[in-house]
Amino acid sequence: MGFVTIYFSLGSNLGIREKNIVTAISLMDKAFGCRCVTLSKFIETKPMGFTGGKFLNAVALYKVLMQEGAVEKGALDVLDKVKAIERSMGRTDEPEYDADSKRIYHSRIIDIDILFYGNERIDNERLTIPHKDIENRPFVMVPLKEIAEPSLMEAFPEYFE
Ligand code: PH2
Ligand code: MG
Ligand code: MG
Repeated sequence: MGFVTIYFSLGSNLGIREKNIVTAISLMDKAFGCRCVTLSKFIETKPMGFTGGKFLNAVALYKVLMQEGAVEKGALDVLDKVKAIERSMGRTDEPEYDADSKRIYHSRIIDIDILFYGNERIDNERLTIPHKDIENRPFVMVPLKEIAEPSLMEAFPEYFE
């Protein structure tokens, strides 16, 4: 077993947004069996890529004890856990795509995305890490830069120059 440093993006633009993010963090603590190491400030952002209410966004850093090796399986286990938390909080929408296979977004109670999983690069049909397109998403990069550890910036300098 070894600790894997995982960065998550959290966003909510429905209901009591701050409470939703706080609830998600406490459910993640429970699911991963450890407390969040660092939680960024919550920032209010306009929805990017669709119309809807304003978001609160944040980034959270966890160090989760994982089985060594079996990287993709570990990351998919983490994905299953955050998806289960989204559903347990009442999120029901399924991923939807337009005719050009571009993602169609909807307002949501909570969205929890894995940004980085250790220093790994993962690309399978369920999961791409680092998360796609984050360098163009200030609602991710602003809170990420607030809490990123030097080791992340060393492993992925292209996101931090
Ligand atoms: N999430 C998206 C698409 N657009 N815009 C903001 N401001 N915040 C988000 O969390 C967000 C978004 C896809 O998950
Ligand atoms: Mg998202
Ligand atoms: Mg998501």
